[in-house]
Amino acid sequence: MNDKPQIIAVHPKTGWDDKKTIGIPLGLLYAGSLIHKEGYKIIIIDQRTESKWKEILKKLLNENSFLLISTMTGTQIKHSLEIIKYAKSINPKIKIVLGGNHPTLFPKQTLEHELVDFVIQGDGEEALLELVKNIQTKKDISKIKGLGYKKCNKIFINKPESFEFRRNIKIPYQLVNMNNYSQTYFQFEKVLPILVGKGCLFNCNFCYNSAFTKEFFRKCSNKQIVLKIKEIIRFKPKNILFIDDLFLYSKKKADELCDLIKEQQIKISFIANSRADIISRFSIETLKKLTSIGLKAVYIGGESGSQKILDSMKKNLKVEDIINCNKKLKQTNIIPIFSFIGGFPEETYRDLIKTIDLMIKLKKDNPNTIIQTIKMFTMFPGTKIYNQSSQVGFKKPTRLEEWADFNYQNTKMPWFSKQYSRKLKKITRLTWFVFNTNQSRSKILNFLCKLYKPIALFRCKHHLYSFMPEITLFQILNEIISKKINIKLFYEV
Ligand code: B12
Ligand code: SF4
Repeated sequence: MNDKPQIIAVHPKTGWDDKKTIGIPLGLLYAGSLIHKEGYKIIIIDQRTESKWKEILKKLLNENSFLLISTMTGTQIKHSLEIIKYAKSINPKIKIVLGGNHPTLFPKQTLEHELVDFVIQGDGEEALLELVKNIQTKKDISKIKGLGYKKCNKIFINKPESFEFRRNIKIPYQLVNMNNYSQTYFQFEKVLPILVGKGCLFNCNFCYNSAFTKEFFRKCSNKQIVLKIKEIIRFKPKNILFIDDLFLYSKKKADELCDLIKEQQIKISFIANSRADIISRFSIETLKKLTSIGLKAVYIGGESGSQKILDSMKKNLKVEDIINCNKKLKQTNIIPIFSFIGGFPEETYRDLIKTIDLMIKLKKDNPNTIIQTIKMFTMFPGTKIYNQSSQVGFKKPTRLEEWADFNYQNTKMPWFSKQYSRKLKKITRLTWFVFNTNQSRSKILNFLCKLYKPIALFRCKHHLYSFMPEITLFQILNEIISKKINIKLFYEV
């Protein structure tokens, strides 16, 4: 057998990176778990926390190296390309392997980039191990499931194995410096994420699940969840964040989890996600039980205050469910966190107004509720609506470089007039001032926001959006300050 190859994995910046937002690079830890278990040395570099990533790469890379990169769609691709170009400039023989959401959705297009050697679709832990082993031993790689590769200037994409979520995987946390990760999630500090399932039971047409997890729903058992909690509490987080697509989905499972955690006397504080209809159906008793084991907040996609839009999103949700869920959570001291989308293709100004009215109502009904700024609808690939997007005039990016500029902050909405798009963006920015949770990185801006909040609320309550010079001013201020400290102050605007 040849020498074991050098395996280096880099987690690229996302465009949203500062101390408060950086979470552990779970994708690479999962992807690298099997090769690590098999005794291969794998070094993880986090471009978000390691300013000297270039120097480190230069020292480590040799022609026997694999460079693994994890990327979702958008700005992270821009940083992935920066890393790839740098690595190839050190040694063109380095083998570049891309995995994660974007390469899974576009294996061929990703491989069409001249510097990308391999893509691995889906979870890929086994495919990655086989690739590394087979290249090391000069064996055939053409049968590896989920692998995309190039041969004689041709691209080959192997079908991935049926989607799996390896519930028993031991995450090699020791490969990263866990002290570097002290994320804040709204008001919750020192948050560490865990994943105890993949996929969802629903089929919203704007969600990646239909393509990425192929509508599959695989969950850890409660016993496995407890084991994962035990693993993560070694790092003493103040809060645990369950990052599953859908965490709370069954009353029975939630009840049993509560009993198990109580029985084992585990003390945690955690944040989970769910849906408004599901929470509305949970009994107060179950919700109180969840509070007693440490549930502090539930993240819920409210999406829209217009039933017409919820229906066209195939959200399978009633506006009343959102209102009821908010009231129910109020009785249990669990903080609801609602997110909303603006600019869905069939949305009209009247629909948008319904969303703003609902946001105001939710806050009025439950002052503890956290309402996120309206996020602009973005034609994310892998969603059902993306597949029909040309019908509404959306021009799909065709190359990896084009995806690097794809971002919901500069999303294009050809289904609206330019004038209405501009107005819509301004209105969504205005909601930031009404509902912001002091997430700006600047004390001055936070202070100005506080001063401006009553005016913004007045505007939203009475829907006075025709002339908003102060929003343009805030935007300019945001640009100036963000250039100075090299980070956007408001991610949501
Ligand atoms: C944490 C998180 C973030 C973090 C950063 C995550 C990161 N990758 O750097 C932050 C908060 C910064 C973030 C931001 C955004 N995010 Co986000 N985020 C997530 C979240 C909740 C968890 C990601 C995670 O750690 N998963 C756990 C790991 C284990 O899963 P994984 O990454 O898929 O990795 C597995 C496989 O993909 C594979 N794999 C991964 N990497 C590699 C590498 C190699 C070499 C191999 C072989 C395999 C491999 O192996 C893993 C094995 O299980 C996911 C939802 C989810 N539940 O996954 C959304 C998600 C990734 N985010 C998404 C989006 C849209 C965004 C935002 C646009 C904002 C938004 N609206 O949410 C921004 C983008 C920022 C920008 N500037 O454009 C989408 C991505 C869709 C897409 N097409 O890429 C997701 C899927 C959410 C969704 N439901 O739509 N996000
Ligand atoms: S948006 Fe939420 S509920 Fe809908 S399919 Fe995606 S994860 Fe499931």
